[in-house]
Amino acid sequence: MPQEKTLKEATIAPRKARDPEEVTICESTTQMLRKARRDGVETAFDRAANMRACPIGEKSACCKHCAMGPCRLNAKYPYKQVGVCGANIDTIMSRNFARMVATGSACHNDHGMTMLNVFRDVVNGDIDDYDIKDINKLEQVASSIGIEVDGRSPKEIATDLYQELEKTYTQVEGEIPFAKRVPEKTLETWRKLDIVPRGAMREVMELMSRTHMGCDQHYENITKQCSRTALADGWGGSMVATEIGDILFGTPSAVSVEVNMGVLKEDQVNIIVHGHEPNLFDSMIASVNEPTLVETAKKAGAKGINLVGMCCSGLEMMSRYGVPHAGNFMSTEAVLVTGAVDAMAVDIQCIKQGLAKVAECYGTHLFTTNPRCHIEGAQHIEFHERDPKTCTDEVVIKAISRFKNRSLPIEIPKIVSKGIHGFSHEYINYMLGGSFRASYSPLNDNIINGRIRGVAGVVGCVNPRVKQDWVHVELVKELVKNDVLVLQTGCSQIALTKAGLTTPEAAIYAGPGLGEVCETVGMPPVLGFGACVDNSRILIAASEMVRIGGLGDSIADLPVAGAAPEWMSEKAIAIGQYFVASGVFTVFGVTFPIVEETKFHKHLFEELEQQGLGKWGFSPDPYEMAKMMINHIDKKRKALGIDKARERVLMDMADRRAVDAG
Ligand code: XCC
Repeated sequence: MPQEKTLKEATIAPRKARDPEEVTICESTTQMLRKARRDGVETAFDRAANMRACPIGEKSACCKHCAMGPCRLNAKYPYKQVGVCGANIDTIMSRNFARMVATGSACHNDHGMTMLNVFRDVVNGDIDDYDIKDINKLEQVASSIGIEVDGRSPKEIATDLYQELEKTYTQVEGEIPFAKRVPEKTLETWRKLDIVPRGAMREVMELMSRTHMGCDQHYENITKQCSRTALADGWGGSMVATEIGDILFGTPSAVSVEVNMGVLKEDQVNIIVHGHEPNLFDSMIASVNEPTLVETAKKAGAKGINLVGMCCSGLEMMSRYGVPHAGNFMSTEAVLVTGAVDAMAVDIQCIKQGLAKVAECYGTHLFTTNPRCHIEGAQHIEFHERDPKTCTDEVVIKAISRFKNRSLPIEIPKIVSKGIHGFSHEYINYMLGGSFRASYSPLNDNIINGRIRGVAGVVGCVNPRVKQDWVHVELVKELVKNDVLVLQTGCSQIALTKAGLTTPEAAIYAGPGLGEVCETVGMPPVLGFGACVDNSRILIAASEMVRIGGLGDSIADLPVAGAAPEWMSEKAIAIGQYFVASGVFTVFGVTFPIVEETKFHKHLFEELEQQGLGKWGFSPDPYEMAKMMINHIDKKRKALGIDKARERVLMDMADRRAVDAG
């Protein structure tokens, strides 16, 4: 049996091993980590246990921007030394931070630009496999940036929209198109600070250039360009990715979805799509429904072909089409340990290189499909949007042949959580106001009357440095218990789905005010918005809350807060910075790549707020994090004059047991 031979050859016995229950609260992942241990297969959890984070790098106290160094400062005595060129700790940390923002913003912009290229090719008739699915959305996006829609054909509108949105990336002067959606007072603040993005390419390039040795050496000035580059992500590339995704593939609306590894089927050909761009996924849906391929699968003895998603493109497709989702970033290796995955096709971002080895151990086909992401040891079948099925059909054929030759035992955790997803900005409008009075007014009213205390965005990654999903789940439970409505994206949304908080029945977790609203509307206390680029939906929702009125004139006035409690990627830092620059208090967990009690730290954590923006916060502890966010929400309520005497409800152990039992 060739696969068994591979299993032995390809594995490395983990050195320091941690108990699976210590590293994750995801039961499926726990079960698979146990099996991986038995099979002698290593995962990122094992590597994290054996790789101590570099203490100097963790605090960003090193500089490797030139060959006079690399220079390492002592994070305990940050002002005792400077680098060879004289760069002090604030310059070094702000430059490192800036490069994280630049990379994160580049990622989302690169993704958004691909979406826009596909849109252009669809409009010009160069791509037939996709179409404009949502004409309403097309018109609405176009008119939001001043394009005339009345009496014009979809093609005319779409052509103008393409030309306008291209500026998001390529414009060298002026303001990006979606700056028109920013609440006036927020935009005024940005103009005063000179941080309105021009075009993403220009901003990323300038940030990279300014962080070169001997260029920008004032942390305050570097921070300004960080904000501008990050805003070019949130209000630029990410927003384009979301809006064009909706136009091409449909705007999400509430849909019931199954999540967790139990969505794999032992008697079917299982294919996972993992990554970030919806194009590959959309074509894969077409391929798995191709009658000839379904027939081939049946001839191979399968009951059918089972397509499931993971990570962000999975979130997009579950929100749009209800495609099942197998888990978040820290479960991508574990899911292969089931032995049931016949093929995993990946595109870009958050694809662990370690997947190649685990896939090899279980004889799973791992396919890279994107020209900008190859992995040594994976098979590359390039995906071309102009001819998408050549790639996706091939993936399906290879998956079927693996199914036919399965020889290793299969173990699928029998765990599935159902939840309601697909809460786009448009759907929330409809949900709250109905078709005739679609509006955010009921949300604002309920915030003003105090039933809903405020709104929190809890988003972002999972990270093996903390217990997978635990910080997300504890934080969100604490927030909803205190009547804070939670909006979610990314791996966090999957964590809360597995914990059962994305169903209307989860209203029992909510405080009395939020619980009442949830029961009246029939909505969960936790609303899933989709992938990480869909954080732009949260920006739109916040702008709409400002526009409806009664909650201040800028995003910074709103009783809202954000968090990425288990972040790990540079994209998360870019997202954090654009939320902060948009006016939101944003708390990160795990670790923060800055030395405390330095000028740069004070700048991000205090001074930005004094400039009319938001500010950063940090705590690894979910309860402390909740407290910080709730205090901030209460502070904003007070400033708006809508504070009533309300006690913060703290869950004691008895409460928690009651909730868990519920
Ligand atoms: Fe990646 Fe987007 Fe983070 Fe998850 S949340 S680990 S960035 S997949 Ni987007």
